[in-house]
Amino acid sequence: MTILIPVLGDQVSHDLASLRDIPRGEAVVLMMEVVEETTYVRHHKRKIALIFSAMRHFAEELRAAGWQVDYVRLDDPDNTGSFTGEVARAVARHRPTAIRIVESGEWRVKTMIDGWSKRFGIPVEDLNDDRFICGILEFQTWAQSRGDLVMEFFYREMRRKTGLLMQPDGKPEGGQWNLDKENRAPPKRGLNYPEPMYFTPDAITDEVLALVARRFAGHFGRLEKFALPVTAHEARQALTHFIRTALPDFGTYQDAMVTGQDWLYHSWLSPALNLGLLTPLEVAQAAVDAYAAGEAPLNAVEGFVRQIIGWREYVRGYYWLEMPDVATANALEATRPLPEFYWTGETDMLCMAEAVRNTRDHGYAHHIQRLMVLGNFAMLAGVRPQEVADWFLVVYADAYEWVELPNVIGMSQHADGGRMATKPYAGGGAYINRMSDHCGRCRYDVKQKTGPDACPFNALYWDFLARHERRFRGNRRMSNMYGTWDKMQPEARAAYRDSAAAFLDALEPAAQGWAR
Ligand code: FAD
Ligand code: DLZ
Ligand code: SF4
Repeated sequence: MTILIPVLGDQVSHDLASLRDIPRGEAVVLMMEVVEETTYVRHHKRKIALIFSAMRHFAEELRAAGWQVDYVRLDDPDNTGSFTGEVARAVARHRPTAIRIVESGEWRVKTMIDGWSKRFGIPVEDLNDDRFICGILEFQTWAQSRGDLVMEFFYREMRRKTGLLMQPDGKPEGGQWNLDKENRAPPKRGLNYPEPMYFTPDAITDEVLALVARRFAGHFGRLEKFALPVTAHEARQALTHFIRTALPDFGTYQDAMVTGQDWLYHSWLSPALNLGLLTPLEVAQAAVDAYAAGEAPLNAVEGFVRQIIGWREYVRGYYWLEMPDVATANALEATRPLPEFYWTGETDMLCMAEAVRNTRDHGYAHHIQRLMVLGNFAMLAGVRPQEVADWFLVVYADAYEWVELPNVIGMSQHADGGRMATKPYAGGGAYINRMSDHCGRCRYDVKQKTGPDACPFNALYWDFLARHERRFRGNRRMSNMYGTWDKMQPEARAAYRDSAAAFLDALEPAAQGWAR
């Protein structure tokens, strides 16, 4: 009896459900580097290198632990290029009596797996991915019980479920569930930003880097100075380093942006977490342990834990609840093509140029760059949400559809019509100026409202509110903004709209072929 266990690229976890409770002699683990996964969108070079390197290291570790591993490399001459094609070849090689797999992170791949039993004539056991704290059905039950999808309430459920930052009497540690009021300070002069931990590529990673440079030369992004953790051991070192050097200031400066500072106090753990090199529970627990030891304050630890057991679990639940319709949602009827500068970084808007540079160099930008710069601009400009989603899926080393799509469609583009966020995350130049040091160095003037030298975010912001007045005027959380709009002279309103139109008309659309 042989069980075939396909392990996908974002499932490189030793405690994976499919590897549990099965005698090693009765199983063949199948790992597949396939061209379809690298090009269904044309992923950032660094992301492909990260995934292949982590997969190859994981295969070695499994072999050392006594597993039989059938590893298909990208350049194997008979490689069919797809998961289904490779499983078909493996079925012919090993004649398994069953396939056992952990549910995939993407709808697209799930539909492939759903067809395998019929196609191969053997049972397929599709196991829950219990690396997540909240199961897919559990989230659906929670959503049905409430009717709305307010993250804060979901987060409290997860605090209760995990016991993280909970007092014995069932109350939250410190008496409050959410300490955001203490967070989100603008950056100050003289702050010391810690360097993240860099990992020198070993022979396996070097071989992968050469392969990616050769095969994916036309893809977006840089490969140079690759330094990401590629094993669970390295990822734990990165976690310890973050807790020690950055966590204490994580909360306070969570929304800050500083020119030339690519990480600030962020953890840069998402690539490792989303591959499965770390589990969300161990990451959150490490932060709570630091709090218990007096090494990090509650505002930082609560804020960090909320991102992991709140937002991360929530977006995953949202994805499976709302798919497949959410993938094509376009509630604001946005039709503009993505501007070319999302790929080239060639724009005079310093905040955008910095965010694209960061993204190109590292496959990384921190949350506020993604939300309030890159995402905000696309929403204000009325870019088609599916083009925005493709861009985000391509460019980030941590991007898999289950996490990227809700963040783009729901959180940043408001394309789901407010199912996730009751108010669009829209902001003008004043917000970016408050939270960053970019504006003082930018060719545009953040204080000017309209005209060729004014910060484009200013006119775009008001133009967005005017365009969507029917939808948003009745929104209680936006009444102040419409109050301000109403008080403006008609000439001032017209100047904003003309300025926005002139700017948008001059935007160069992205060339075809960057994303797909
Ligand atoms: P930190 O700031 O150190 O936060 C710690 C961890 O919290 C992250 O590693 C991540 O696992 C989790 N987290 C925080 N916010 C979120 C969130 N909104 N959704 C899910 N997890 C969260 N995150 C991804 O992992 N993959 C994506 O493809 C992705 N796309 C995004 C697209 C947009 C438009 C936006 C606004 C956000 C997106 N995020 C995505 C969420 C967030 O920006 C990243 O998780 C974060 O920037 C990763 O960097 P970090 O590890 O330094 O995070
Ligand atoms: C993203 C990605 C890439 C680029 N390449 C592979 C691959 O060659 N083999 C593989 O198993 N997984 C890869 N992945 C990750 C998959 O796309 C991911 O596992 C599925 O989308 C499910 O989340
Ligand atoms: Fe960005 Fe406007 Fe500030 Fe320039 S002035 S950095 S475009 S917010």
